[in-house]
Amino acid sequence: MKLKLALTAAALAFSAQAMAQAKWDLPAAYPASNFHTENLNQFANDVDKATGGKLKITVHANASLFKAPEIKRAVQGGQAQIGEILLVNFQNEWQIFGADGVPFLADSYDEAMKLYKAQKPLLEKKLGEQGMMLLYAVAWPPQGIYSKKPINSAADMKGLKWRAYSPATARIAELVGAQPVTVQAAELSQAMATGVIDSYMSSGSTGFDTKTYEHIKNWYDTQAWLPKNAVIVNKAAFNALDKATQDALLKAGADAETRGWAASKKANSDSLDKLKANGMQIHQPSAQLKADMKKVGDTMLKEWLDKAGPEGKQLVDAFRKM
Ligand code: PCA
Repeated sequence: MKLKLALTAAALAFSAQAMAQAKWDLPAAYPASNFHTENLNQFANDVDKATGGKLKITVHANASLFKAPEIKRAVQGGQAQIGEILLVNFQNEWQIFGADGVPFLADSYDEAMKLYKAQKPLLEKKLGEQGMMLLYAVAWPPQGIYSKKPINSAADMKGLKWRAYSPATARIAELVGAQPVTVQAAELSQAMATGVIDSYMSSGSTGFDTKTYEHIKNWYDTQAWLPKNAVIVNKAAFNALDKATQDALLKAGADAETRGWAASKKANSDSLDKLKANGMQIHQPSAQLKADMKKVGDTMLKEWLDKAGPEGKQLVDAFRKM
């Protein structure tokens, strides 16, 4: 008993000492000028201020520390204490991670927020089982189609060299007969410049970040889905913080979430304006293209529900009741 107490006291002394200052790395996959990354930087500043410099978080933008698909494992394994991931990238691991990538399931900011609320308890549970915490999540702007070639229907998409960023965006290519190539955002400019791809689906925000207008002149505003970035924390790293620091981190995370959704809406309209100013034609999709994409979405929702099982059905039911 005495020994145990002594050890506990030693552990406390050690963690109090370790807590003099903690330095955390935050790998992120998008460029410094992207609204998600700007939000992360402000979050890191807020934490610094609120803790009087006790917790210093360094944001590593543009996949400079870990590539996008590696960030989740890095946080789980403690190589990074905190990180930002694109949830839909992990759909093959667990279908619920891909709920916000199913076309037309939630296709506006209001719907995306509802879907997030329905998804959140499940995400928290899964990440918890994996030794992590969900700190906050923010939606990307609505996804539209970039294409070098003008497109009026899904038939026009046959044979396109299609950049995918997730299992679902690759599946869309298969369903319309395009050729999917998975390219993460950090390599997208290069993939366009070298002609590896001539089309993809994403937000105006990523189109602007990657100077897509230098290679592709058409964007179809399909508003198909709003995938989310999530900021996740290694639980052991969190537990090693003192209570006041933990509270400051949670508060800064909650603030970042609110700020992030507003920034996303603003980035949506700003980026479309900037794309236009750089020669991008912003099109309303034709009735045929809309109907064709809706059909792709229906197929994908069905496939998703089949794979996700009862958990997926509960999620969709909960979302639709909101
Ligand atoms: N931009 C990211 C994911 C969704 C988005 O709008 C990308 O294209 O990689």
